[in-house]
Amino acid sequence: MSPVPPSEAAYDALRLRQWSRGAARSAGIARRDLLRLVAAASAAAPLAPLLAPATAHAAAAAPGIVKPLPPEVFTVRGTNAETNFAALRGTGLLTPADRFFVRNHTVTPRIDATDWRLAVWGDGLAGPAVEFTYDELRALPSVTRTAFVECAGNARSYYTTQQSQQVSGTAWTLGAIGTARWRGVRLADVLRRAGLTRRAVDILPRGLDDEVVSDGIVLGRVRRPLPVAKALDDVLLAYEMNGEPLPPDHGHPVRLIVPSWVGIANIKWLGDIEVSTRPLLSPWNTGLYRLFGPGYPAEGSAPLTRQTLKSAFEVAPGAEFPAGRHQVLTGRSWSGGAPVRSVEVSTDGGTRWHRARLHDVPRAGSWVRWSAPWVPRTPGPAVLLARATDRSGRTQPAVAAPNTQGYLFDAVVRHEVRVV
Ligand SMILES: Nc1nc2c(c(=O)[nH]1)N[C@H]1C(S)=C(S)[C@@H](COP(=O)(O)O)O[C@H]1N2
Ligand SMILES: [Mo]
Repeated sequence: MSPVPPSEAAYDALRLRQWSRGAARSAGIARRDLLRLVAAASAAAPLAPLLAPATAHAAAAAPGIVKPLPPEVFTVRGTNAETNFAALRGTGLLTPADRFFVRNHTVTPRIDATDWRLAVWGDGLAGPAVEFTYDELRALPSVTRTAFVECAGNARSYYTTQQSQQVSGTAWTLGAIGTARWRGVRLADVLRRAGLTRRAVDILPRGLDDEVVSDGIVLGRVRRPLPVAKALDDVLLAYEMNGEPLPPDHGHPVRLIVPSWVGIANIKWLGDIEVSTRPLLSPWNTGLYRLFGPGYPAEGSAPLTRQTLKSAFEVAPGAEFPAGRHQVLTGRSWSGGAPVRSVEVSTDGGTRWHRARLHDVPRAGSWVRWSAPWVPRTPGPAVLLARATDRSGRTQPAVAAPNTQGYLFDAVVRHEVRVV
Protein backbone atom coordinates (compact mmCIF):
# COMPACT_ATOMS: atom_id res chain seq x y z
CA MET A 1 0.00 0.00 0.00
CA SER A 2 2.97 2.32 0.12
CA PRO A 3 2.40 5.47 -1.94
CA VAL A 4 4.96 6.22 -4.63
CA PRO A 5 7.46 8.53 -2.90
CA PRO A 6 7.92 11.83 -4.74
CA SER A 7 11.49 13.10 -4.85
CA GLU A 8 12.52 15.47 -2.08
CA ALA A 9 12.82 18.29 -4.60
CA ALA A 10 9.28 17.72 -5.83
CA TYR A 11 8.07 17.74 -2.22
CA ASP A 12 9.83 21.04 -1.59
CA ALA A 13 8.37 22.69 -4.66
CA LEU A 14 4.87 21.42 -3.93
CA ARG A 15 4.82 22.57 -0.28
CA LEU A 16 6.16 25.97 -1.28
CA ARG A 17 3.30 26.50 -3.75
CA GLN A 18 0.74 25.22 -1.25
CA TRP A 19 2.09 27.54 1.42
CA SER A 20 1.97 30.63 -0.78
CA ARG A 21 -1.58 29.81 -1.88
CA GLY A 22 -2.69 29.18 1.69
CA ALA A 23 -3.68 25.62 0.74
CA ALA A 24 -1.85 23.90 3.57
CA ARG A 25 -3.34 23.63 7.08
CA SER A 26 -1.73 25.30 10.12
CA ALA A 27 -1.45 22.62 12.78
CA GLY A 28 -2.01 24.03 16.26
CA ILE A 29 -1.20 27.70 15.56
CA ALA A 30 -3.22 30.56 14.05
CA ARG A 31 -2.29 31.36 10.45
CA ARG A 32 -1.91 35.02 11.49
CA ASP A 33 0.78 34.02 14.03
CA LEU A 34 2.56 31.92 11.40
CA LEU A 35 2.64 34.94 9.09
CA ARG A 36 4.11 37.08 11.90
CA LEU A 37 6.85 34.48 12.35
CA VAL A 38 7.63 34.52 8.65
CA ALA A 39 7.85 38.33 8.69
CA ALA A 40 10.22 38.20 11.68
CA ALA A 41 12.34 35.55 9.97
CA SER A 42 13.08 37.73 6.97
CA ALA A 43 14.81 40.33 9.18
CA ALA A 44 18.24 39.40 10.53
CA ALA A 45 19.20 40.17 14.12
CA PRO A 46 22.83 40.49 15.22
CA LEU A 47 24.50 37.46 16.72
CA ALA A 48 27.24 39.39 18.48
CA PRO A 49 25.70 39.65 21.99
CA LEU A 50 25.21 35.89 22.12
CA LEU A 51 28.64 35.14 20.77
CA ALA A 52 30.80 37.07 23.18
CA PRO A 53 30.11 35.42 26.57
CA ALA A 54 29.82 31.92 25.18
CA THR A 55 33.21 31.93 23.50
CA ALA A 56 34.98 33.70 26.35
CA HIS A 57 33.99 31.28 29.12
CA ALA A 58 32.12 28.01 29.19
CA ALA A 59 29.27 28.28 31.68
CA ALA A 60 28.92 25.51 34.25
CA ALA A 61 25.34 24.48 33.54
CA ALA A 62 22.47 24.96 31.14
CA PRO A 63 19.06 25.29 32.75
CA GLY A 64 17.04 22.20 31.99
CA ILE A 65 19.77 19.81 30.86
CA VAL A 66 19.99 16.73 33.10
CA LYS A 67 23.46 15.32 32.33
CA PRO A 68 26.68 16.87 33.66
CA LEU A 69 28.28 19.42 31.29
CA PRO A 70 32.00 19.51 32.12
CA PRO A 71 33.48 22.68 30.55
CA GLU A 72 36.26 20.76 28.80
CA VAL A 73 33.58 18.81 26.90
CA PHE A 74 30.74 21.31 26.43
CA THR A 75 30.18 25.00 25.76
CA VAL A 76 26.81 26.04 27.14
CA ARG A 77 24.72 28.32 24.92
CA GLY A 78 21.42 29.26 26.57
CA THR A 79 19.31 26.10 27.00
CA ASN A 80 21.74 24.20 24.75
CA ALA A 81 25.16 22.56 25.10
CA GLU A 82 27.65 22.41 22.22
CA THR A 83 30.24 19.61 22.06
CA ASN A 84 33.82 20.92 21.97
CA PHE A 85 35.32 19.13 18.97
CA ALA A 86 38.68 18.63 20.70
CA ALA A 87 36.83 16.43 23.22
CA LEU A 88 35.99 13.96 20.42
CA ARG A 89 39.63 13.12 19.67
CA GLY A 90 40.12 9.41 20.33
CA THR A 91 36.44 8.73 21.06
CA GLY A 92 35.78 6.48 18.07
CA LEU A 93 33.19 6.80 15.33
CA LEU A 94 30.25 7.06 17.72
CA THR A 95 29.78 10.04 20.01
CA PRO A 96 29.42 8.82 23.61
CA ALA A 97 26.07 9.98 25.07
CA ASP A 98 27.90 11.99 27.74
CA ARG A 99 29.63 14.04 24.98
CA PHE A 100 26.66 14.39 22.61
CA PHE A 101 25.43 17.98 22.07
CA VAL A 102 22.01 18.97 23.43
CA ARG A 103 19.56 21.28 21.70
CA ASN A 104 16.51 21.98 23.88
CA HIS A 105 13.83 24.53 23.04
CA THR A 106 12.80 24.48 26.73
CA VAL A 107 13.83 21.88 29.34
CA THR A 108 14.43 18.14 29.35
CA PRO A 109 11.23 16.49 30.67
CA ARG A 110 11.51 13.43 32.93
CA ILE A 111 9.32 10.71 31.45
CA ASP A 112 8.79 7.24 32.88
CA ALA A 113 8.73 4.64 30.09
CA THR A 114 6.10 2.58 31.94
CA ASP A 115 3.55 5.44 31.91
CA TRP A 116 4.42 6.54 28.39
CA ARG A 117 2.09 6.05 25.38
CA LEU A 118 2.50 6.93 21.73
CA ALA A 119 -0.77 8.00 20.08
CA VAL A 120 -1.06 7.78 16.29
CA TRP A 121 -4.15 9.55 14.95
CA GLY A 122 -5.60 11.62 12.12
CA ASP A 123 -7.71 11.52 8.95
CA GLY A 124 -4.90 9.76 7.08
CA LEU A 125 -5.63 6.55 9.03
CA ALA A 126 -8.30 4.01 8.09
CA GLY A 127 -9.74 3.99 11.62
CA PRO A 128 -9.54 5.65 15.04
CA ALA A 129 -6.42 6.62 16.98
CA VAL A 130 -4.06 3.78 17.92
CA GLU A 131 -1.88 3.74 21.05
CA PHE A 132 1.42 1.96 21.58
CA THR A 133 3.06 1.32 24.96
CA TYR A 134 6.84 1.21 25.37
CA ASP A 135 6.74 -2.61 25.70
CA GLU A 136 4.58 -2.93 22.59
CA LEU A 137 7.08 -0.87 20.57
CA ARG A 138 10.00 -2.89 21.90
CA ALA A 139 8.21 -6.10 20.91
CA LEU A 140 8.07 -5.02 17.23
CA PRO A 141 10.94 -6.00 14.88
CA SER A 142 13.90 -3.71 15.58
CA VAL A 143 16.52 -2.15 13.31
CA THR A 144 19.84 -0.51 14.14
CA ARG A 145 21.44 2.31 12.25
CA THR A 146 24.35 4.73 12.64
CA ALA A 147 23.27 8.31 11.98
CA PHE A 148 24.30 11.80 12.89
CA VAL A 149 21.93 14.34 14.39
CA GLU A 150 23.02 17.85 13.45
CA CYS A 151 21.34 21.17 14.12
CA ALA A 152 20.48 23.08 10.91
CA GLY A 153 22.16 26.08 12.56
CA ASN A 154 25.43 24.25 13.27
CA ALA A 155 28.43 26.55 12.48
CA ARG A 156 26.10 29.55 12.29
CA SER A 157 28.56 31.82 14.14
CA TYR A 158 30.94 31.72 11.14
CA TYR A 159 28.47 33.73 9.06
CA THR A 160 29.36 36.53 11.46
CA THR A 161 33.02 35.83 12.26
CA GLN A 162 34.14 34.85 8.74
CA GLN A 163 31.63 36.66 6.54
CA SER A 164 30.60 39.69 8.67
CA GLN A 165 26.91 38.83 8.22
CA GLN A 166 24.19 39.31 10.80
CA VAL A 167 22.14 36.19 11.48
CA SER A 168 19.79 35.23 14.31
CA GLY A 169 19.86 32.09 16.46
CA THR A 170 22.20 30.14 18.74
CA ALA A 171 25.83 31.05 17.99
CA TRP A 172 27.10 27.50 17.46
CA THR A 173 30.62 26.84 16.23
CA LEU A 174 30.94 23.33 14.68
CA GLY A 175 29.86 21.18 17.64
CA ALA A 176 26.07 20.99 17.22
CA ILE A 177 26.45 17.47 15.81
CA GLY A 178 26.88 13.96 17.16
CA THR A 179 26.78 10.49 15.62
CA ALA A 180 25.27 7.52 17.44
CA ARG A 181 24.09 4.00 16.82
CA TRP A 182 20.32 4.10 17.21
CA ARG A 183 18.07 1.10 17.72
CA GLY A 184 14.33 1.21 17.38
CA VAL A 185 11.33 0.43 15.23
CA ARG A 186 10.76 1.60 11.68
CA LEU A 187 8.25 4.42 11.59
CA ALA A 188 6.83 2.70 8.47
CA ASP A 189 5.96 -0.39 10.55
CA VAL A 190 4.20 1.68 13.20
CA LEU A 191 2.26 3.74 10.65
CA ARG A 192 1.14 0.61 8.80
CA ARG A 193 0.01 -1.05 12.03
CA ALA A 194 -1.95 2.09 12.83
CA GLY A 195 -3.82 1.86 9.51
CA LEU A 196 -2.05 4.33 7.22
CA THR A 197 -4.02 4.95 4.01
CA ARG A 198 -2.88 6.03 0.56
CA ARG A 199 -4.50 9.41 1.10
CA ALA A 200 -2.02 10.44 3.82
CA VAL A 201 0.50 13.07 2.68
CA ASP A 202 2.11 14.43 5.87
CA ILE A 203 2.77 13.14 9.35
CA LEU A 204 3.30 15.43 12.34
CA PRO A 205 5.33 14.02 15.25
CA ARG A 206 5.09 16.09 18.45
CA GLY A 207 7.24 16.18 21.57
CA LEU A 208 6.08 15.97 25.20
CA ASP A 209 8.32 18.82 26.39
CA ASP A 210 6.79 22.17 27.38
CA GLU A 211 5.16 24.54 24.90
CA VAL A 212 7.56 26.97 23.26
CA VAL A 213 6.92 30.72 23.53
CA SER A 214 8.91 32.98 21.22
CA ASP A 215 8.58 36.78 21.17
CA GLY A 216 5.18 36.54 22.83
CA ILE A 217 3.80 34.04 20.32
CA VAL A 218 2.83 30.64 21.75
CA LEU A 219 4.25 28.22 19.22
CA GLY A 220 2.95 25.17 21.08
CA ARG A 221 4.82 21.90 21.49
CA VAL A 222 7.81 21.16 19.29
CA ARG A 223 6.44 19.53 16.13
CA ARG A 224 7.58 19.39 12.54
CA PRO A 225 5.72 17.92 9.57
CA LEU A 226 7.40 15.18 7.58
CA PRO A 227 6.26 14.02 4.13
CA VAL A 228 4.93 10.45 4.09
CA ALA A 229 7.58 9.49 1.50
CA LYS A 230 10.43 10.21 3.95
CA ALA A 231 8.48 8.76 6.90
CA LEU A 232 8.18 5.41 5.06
CA ASP A 233 11.77 5.45 3.81
CA ASP A 234 14.39 5.32 6.58
CA VAL A 235 12.92 6.99 9.69
CA LEU A 236 13.24 5.25 13.07
CA LEU A 237 11.39 5.50 16.36
CA ALA A 238 14.56 5.07 18.42
CA TYR A 239 14.63 3.81 22.01
CA GLU A 240 18.36 3.00 22.26
CA MET A 241 21.45 5.16 21.73
CA ASN A 242 24.82 3.36 21.52
CA GLY A 243 23.32 0.23 23.09
CA GLU A 244 21.70 1.90 26.13
CA PRO A 245 18.16 3.20 26.68
CA LEU A 246 17.91 6.81 25.42
CA PRO A 247 19.14 9.21 28.10
CA PRO A 248 16.69 11.90 29.30
CA ASP A 249 18.35 14.75 27.35
CA HIS A 250 18.24 12.85 24.07
CA GLY A 251 14.55 11.96 24.08
CA HIS A 252 13.84 9.22 26.62
CA PRO A 253 11.89 7.02 26.16
CA VAL A 254 11.44 7.36 22.35
CA ARG A 255 12.60 9.87 19.73
CA LEU A 256 12.50 10.12 15.96
CA ILE A 257 15.68 9.62 13.93
CA VAL A 258 15.38 11.11 10.45
CA PRO A 259 18.70 10.30 8.76
CA SER A 260 20.52 13.13 6.94
CA TRP A 261 17.77 15.69 7.60
CA VAL A 262 17.92 18.87 9.69
CA GLY A 263 18.20 18.20 13.45
CA ILE A 264 14.73 19.58 14.20
CA ALA A 265 13.15 16.65 12.33
CA ASN A 266 14.48 14.28 15.03
CA ILE A 267 11.66 14.97 17.52
CA LYS A 268 12.63 13.97 21.07
CA TRP A 269 10.25 12.73 23.81
CA LEU A 270 7.78 11.69 21.16
CA GLY A 271 4.17 11.79 22.40
CA ASP A 272 1.93 11.57 19.36
CA ILE A 273 1.94 11.47 15.58
CA GLU A 274 -0.80 13.01 13.49
CA VAL A 275 -1.31 11.43 10.06
CA SER A 276 -2.93 13.93 7.69
CA THR A 277 -4.47 13.90 4.23
CA ARG A 278 -3.62 17.62 3.92
CA PRO A 279 -0.20 19.23 3.92
CA LEU A 280 0.60 20.54 7.41
CA LEU A 281 2.34 23.68 8.59
CA SER A 282 3.92 24.32 11.96
CA PRO A 283 6.29 27.09 13.07
CA TRP A 284 9.15 24.65 12.42
CA ASN A 285 8.55 24.43 8.67
CA THR A 286 7.35 27.99 7.98
CA GLY A 287 9.06 30.88 9.83
CA LEU A 288 11.75 28.53 11.10
CA TYR A 289 13.84 26.12 9.01
CA ARG A 290 13.36 27.88 5.69
CA LEU A 291 15.89 30.20 4.08
CA PHE A 292 15.07 33.91 4.10
CA GLY A 293 17.00 36.85 2.77
CA PRO A 294 18.35 38.14 -0.53
CA GLY A 295 17.70 35.62 -3.28
CA TYR A 296 14.83 33.89 -1.46
CA PRO A 297 11.07 34.45 -1.87
CA ALA A 298 9.32 36.62 0.78
CA GLU A 299 7.68 33.52 2.26
CA GLY A 300 11.09 31.85 2.44
CA SER A 301 12.55 28.86 0.60
CA ALA A 302 10.92 25.46 0.66
CA PRO A 303 11.23 23.77 4.10
CA LEU A 304 14.77 22.52 4.76
CA THR A 305 15.31 18.80 4.38
CA ARG A 306 18.89 17.51 4.12
CA GLN A 307 21.88 18.79 6.05
CA THR A 308 24.86 20.19 4.17
CA LEU A 309 28.60 19.38 3.97
CA LYS A 310 31.06 20.27 6.76
CA SER A 311 34.46 19.46 8.29
CA ALA A 312 35.89 20.04 11.75
CA PHE A 313 39.30 19.61 13.39
CA GLU A 314 39.48 17.86 16.76
CA VAL A 315 41.68 20.70 17.94
CA ALA A 316 40.82 23.40 20.49
CA PRO A 317 40.57 26.92 19.04
CA GLY A 318 43.86 28.74 19.70
CA ALA A 319 45.71 25.48 20.52
CA GLU A 320 49.52 25.73 20.66
CA PHE A 321 51.84 23.43 18.68
CA PRO A 322 55.63 23.32 19.24
CA ALA A 323 57.64 24.19 16.09
CA GLY A 324 59.62 21.37 14.48
CA ARG A 325 57.67 18.52 16.10
CA HIS A 326 55.65 15.97 14.19
CA GLN A 327 51.89 16.31 14.75
CA VAL A 328 48.92 14.25 13.66
CA LEU A 329 45.92 16.50 13.07
CA THR A 330 42.58 14.71 13.31
CA GLY A 331 39.03 15.66 12.43
CA ARG A 332 35.73 14.59 10.97
CA SER A 333 33.71 15.41 7.83
CA TRP A 334 30.10 14.71 6.95
CA SER A 335 27.39 15.49 4.41
CA GLY A 336 23.61 15.08 4.42
CA GLY A 337 23.69 14.87 0.63
CA ALA A 338 25.89 11.84 -0.05
CA PRO A 339 28.72 9.88 1.62
CA VAL A 340 31.98 11.83 1.93
CA ARG A 341 34.38 11.04 -0.92
CA SER A 342 37.55 12.85 0.13
CA VAL A 343 38.94 15.43 2.54
CA GLU A 344 41.80 17.88 1.94
CA VAL A 345 43.71 19.72 4.64
CA SER A 346 45.75 22.91 4.45
CA THR A 347 48.04 24.07 7.27
CA ASP A 348 49.11 27.32 5.60
CA GLY A 349 45.78 29.12 5.30
CA GLY A 350 44.87 27.62 1.93
CA THR A 351 47.94 27.88 -0.31
CA ARG A 352 48.70 24.16 -0.39
CA TRP A 353 46.24 21.31 0.15
CA HIS A 354 46.95 17.65 0.95
CA ARG A 355 44.64 14.64 0.95
CA ALA A 356 43.76 13.55 4.48
CA ARG A 357 43.71 9.83 5.31
CA LEU A 358 40.16 8.57 5.90
CA HIS A 359 39.72 6.21 8.85
CA ASP A 360 36.17 5.02 8.14
CA VAL A 361 34.35 3.66 5.14
CA PRO A 362 32.19 6.67 4.18
CA ARG A 363 28.49 6.00 4.64
CA ALA A 364 25.36 8.05 3.98
CA GLY A 365 24.05 9.83 7.06
CA SER A 366 27.26 9.30 9.06
CA TRP A 367 30.61 11.06 9.35
CA VAL A 368 34.17 9.95 8.58
CA ARG A 369 37.20 10.40 10.80
CA TRP A 370 40.40 11.55 9.09
CA SER A 371 43.98 12.46 9.92
CA ALA A 372 46.77 14.49 8.36
CA PRO A 373 50.44 14.82 9.42
CA TRP A 374 51.87 18.28 10.13
CA VAL A 375 55.29 19.52 11.13
CA PRO A 376 54.79 23.18 12.04
CA ARG A 377 57.87 25.25 11.11
CA THR A 378 57.61 28.95 11.88
CA PRO A 379 56.45 30.21 15.30
CA GLY A 380 53.44 32.51 15.12
CA PRO A 381 49.76 32.28 14.17
CA ALA A 382 48.69 29.52 11.77
CA VAL A 383 45.40 28.74 10.05
CA LEU A 384 44.23 25.15 9.58
CA LEU A 385 41.63 24.39 6.91
CA ALA A 386 39.75 21.21 6.04
CA ARG A 387 37.59 20.81 2.96
CA ALA A 388 35.37 17.83 2.15
CA THR A 389 33.94 16.61 -1.14
CA ASP A 390 31.01 14.20 -1.19
CA ARG A 391 30.03 11.56 -3.72
CA SER A 392 27.49 13.88 -5.33
CA GLY A 393 30.53 15.96 -6.35
CA ARG A 394 29.90 18.85 -3.96
CA THR A 395 32.92 20.46 -2.32
CA GLN A 396 32.83 22.88 0.59
CA PRO A 397 33.02 26.41 -0.86
CA ALA A 398 35.14 29.31 0.41
CA VAL A 399 32.02 31.35 1.22
CA ALA A 400 28.56 30.17 2.32
CA ALA A 401 25.43 31.74 0.79
CA PRO A 402 23.87 33.81 3.59
CA ASN A 403 20.35 33.54 5.00
CA THR A 404 18.84 35.58 7.85
CA GLN A 405 18.70 32.69 10.34
CA GLY A 406 22.16 31.37 9.54
CA TYR A 407 21.18 27.84 8.54
CA LEU A 408 23.26 25.33 6.55
CA PHE A 409 26.69 26.99 6.76
CA ASP A 410 28.89 24.92 4.44
CA ALA A 411 32.03 27.00 3.83
CA VAL A 412 35.54 25.94 4.88
CA VAL A 413 36.11 27.09 8.48
CA ARG A 414 39.33 28.92 9.35
CA HIS A 415 40.73 27.20 12.44
CA GLU A 416 43.26 29.51 14.11
CA VAL A 417 46.10 27.99 16.18
CA ARG A 418 49.61 29.05 17.28
CA VAL A 419 53.00 27.60 16.57
CA VAL A 420 55.32 28.21 19.55
N1 LIG B 1 10.67 17.54 21.52
C1 LIG B 1 11.76 18.16 21.05
N2 LIG B 1 12.45 17.59 20.05
C2 LIG B 1 13.56 18.19 19.57
C3 LIG B 1 13.99 19.44 20.07
C4 LIG B 1 13.28 20.01 21.15
O1 LIG B 1 13.62 21.07 21.71
N3 LIG B 1 12.16 19.34 21.62
N4 LIG B 1 15.09 20.05 19.48
C5 LIG B 1 15.37 19.67 18.08
C6 LIG B 1 16.59 20.20 17.53
S1 LIG B 1 16.52 21.81 16.97
C7 LIG B 1 17.72 19.44 17.37
S2 LIG B 1 19.09 20.05 16.60
C8 LIG B 1 17.78 18.04 17.88
C9 LIG B 1 18.90 17.90 18.90
O2 LIG B 1 18.99 16.59 19.41
P1 LIG B 1 19.89 16.29 20.69
O3 LIG B 1 19.53 17.28 21.78
O4 LIG B 1 19.62 14.87 21.07
O5 LIG B 1 21.33 16.47 20.28
O6 LIG B 1 16.57 17.65 18.52
C10 LIG B 1 15.39 18.15 17.93
N5 LIG B 1 14.24 17.55 18.57
MO1 LIG C 1 18.37 22.22 15.77
